[in-house]
Amino acid sequence: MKRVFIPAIAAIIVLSSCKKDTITPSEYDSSKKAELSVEFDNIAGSADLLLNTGNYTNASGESFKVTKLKYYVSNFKLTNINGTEYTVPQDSCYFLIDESDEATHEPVLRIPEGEYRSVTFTLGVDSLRNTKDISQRTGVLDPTGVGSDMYWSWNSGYIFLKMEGTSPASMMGDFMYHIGLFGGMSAPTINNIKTITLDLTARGTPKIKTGKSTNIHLMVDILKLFNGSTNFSIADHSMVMVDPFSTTIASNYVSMFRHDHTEN
Ligand SMILES: [Cu+2]
Repeated sequence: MKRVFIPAIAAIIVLSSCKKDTITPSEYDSSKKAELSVEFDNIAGSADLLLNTGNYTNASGESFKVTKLKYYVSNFKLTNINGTEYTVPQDSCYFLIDESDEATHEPVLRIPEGEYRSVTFTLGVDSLRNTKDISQRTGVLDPTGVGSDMYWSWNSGYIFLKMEGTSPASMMGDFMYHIGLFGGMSAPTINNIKTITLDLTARGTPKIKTGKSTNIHLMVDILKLFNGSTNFSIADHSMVMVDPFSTTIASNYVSMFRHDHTEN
């Protein structure tokens, strides 16, 4: 009998330690905040994105390499499974994801305890912040610091996404996509600010509770920049910055993001 009994206890212990994510709704205290990290895992189709060395092919059949990839994500909102929406305080909610700097790939948010069904964020920088006094554009938004590589000027504002690389399809041998424009008021421009909402129910809802760390792992597929509602080729558009064609690229790249899994 003992031989049956001991494995049974072991099984119960293993099961209970694996079942950490079974938190009953009453165990959440929404007056307390806990951490949720949001991982931006940049990929190219089914391959991991490797700067400088990885070779990829877009839908136009052009091979290319990526030398730089940076983008702003901001204004995070999370929707609880019972529909309550929580907006992360804006001042602490601007992040610059830089493929070359691993430390930037996983912004950490502090949100009320609970189970969440969706995440919403802005790809880029909202128009209000774009025009705020310089004293309110610090950290990754500091145009004289970390943000200098991602800023045009007062009227044109922040570059939301920057991708650069090389390709034999480009006459110059390289390509450059600097996508921004926020519909500025003093010099009206195109508005490429995009809001992205991702469902979290299909691949595991995050369960936020004090004392545990939770991560939602997003895949960001850079091939979608070329291949989307309008496929375009590097040969035709190797350099796009303050340009009406930027709207095509921005419409494509909204679909770069998908929720892959949650680590509870
Ligand atoms: Cu993961």
